[in-house]
Amino acid sequence: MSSSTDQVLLLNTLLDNYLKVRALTNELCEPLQPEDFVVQPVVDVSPPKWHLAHTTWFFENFVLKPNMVDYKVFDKDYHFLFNSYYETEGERWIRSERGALSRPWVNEIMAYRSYVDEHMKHFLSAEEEVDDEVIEVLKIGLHHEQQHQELLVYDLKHILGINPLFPVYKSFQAEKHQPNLAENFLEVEEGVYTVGYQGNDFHFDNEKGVHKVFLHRYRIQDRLITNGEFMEFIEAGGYQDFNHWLMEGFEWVKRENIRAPFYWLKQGGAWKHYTLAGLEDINPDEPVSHVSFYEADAFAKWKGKRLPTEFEWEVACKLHEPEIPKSANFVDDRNFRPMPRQGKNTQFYGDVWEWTNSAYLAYPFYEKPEGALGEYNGKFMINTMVLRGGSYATSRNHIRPTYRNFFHPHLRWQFTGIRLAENF
Ligand code: AVJ
Ligand code: FE
Repeated sequence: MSSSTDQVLLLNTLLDNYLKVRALTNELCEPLQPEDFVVQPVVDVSPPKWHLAHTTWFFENFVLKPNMVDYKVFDKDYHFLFNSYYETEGERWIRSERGALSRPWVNEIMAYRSYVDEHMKHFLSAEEEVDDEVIEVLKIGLHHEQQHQELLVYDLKHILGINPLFPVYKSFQAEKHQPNLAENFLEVEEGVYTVGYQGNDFHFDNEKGVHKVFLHRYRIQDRLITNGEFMEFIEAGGYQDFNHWLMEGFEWVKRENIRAPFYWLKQGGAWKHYTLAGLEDINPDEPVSHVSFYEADAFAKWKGKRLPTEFEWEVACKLHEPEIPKSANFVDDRNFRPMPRQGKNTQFYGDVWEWTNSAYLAYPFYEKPEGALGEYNGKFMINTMVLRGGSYATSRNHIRPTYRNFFHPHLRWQFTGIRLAENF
């Protein structure tokens, strides 16, 4: 009796979360017009239309199809079009050609979203019991859509930002606050620390596998590196001096003719950058964004410091800022940009993801989930680096101190920045 009322409450909460997450995806697309939904400027970027459909396919394919009695798929061809990378789920349309498809139309994909939403509402309000395993998959679906909301913002910034018209996604009214750019380093004592996810709430497989690590004492910066600080690196000839660079990074700099973070350009002798509010003068107080791992690492070396490991980051975050502060800048705040550090905000959360010096690898005791979802995180544990802390496109209820994001070291269309560490 009481367990069934608990279940009704749980399903109500889940439905409420589901509707909120789905609504944010739609809201993020409000400033777009049909043409914006189709473009794929590079292979890493997916057309917004594809994100809208793929996240919907995830609920249809993993929640409704196997569990809802008499569920009929919206369109049998969508499985092939909107399966991203799950070998378990069979053949799929090639990633690099996602932008070549004018059909299905945006309005058909919006109808697909509504269709799946209606069925999810019924599924979660039916009298029948929903198993715990299905609830787990549904939660993955919600966090999955939040990850895609973030990718959607990176992607639409790329789509708009390579356009010479530099279109505005959302204008921004700068609030004048005095930034606090004092340079401070937090000290952490040598010791054996426990890392990895320990609670009972949602978490991904890649952060489970609680284990111990030994850390020598270290210092870690209490804020992010700013545009102004990064500009000094540029002006000091940092991109030209091989001494700061990993060989792979320096080859990349030469091959791609890299001279500044992505979206930066020089106009009349001054650096500007494309932001989601259009082309702007660079605010030196804002955290630097759109740097690759190579640039983050070279900058750290130029400063005579280094990037923290993912464990140094996690331990410092848990010690100094275990709770997410109100001042952290997430997508919930709708700033659509990193914000200058204010007061004592350590910026461990929000603003920009922070490159760590840790390769993305399985933790000891890592367990690959069964079935298609075993492909979710584990198979990417090669040649990528871990990033921590979330960005201004992350949802507040999505991030944790143990959360591990990962990207290839040369990528920089994501919202990625720098925090330094040092030995002492
Ligand atoms: C965690 C952001 C690297 O981009 O593939 C989306 C997120 N996983 N769908 C990615 C993800 C499955 C993932 N990243
Ligand atoms: Fe996905």
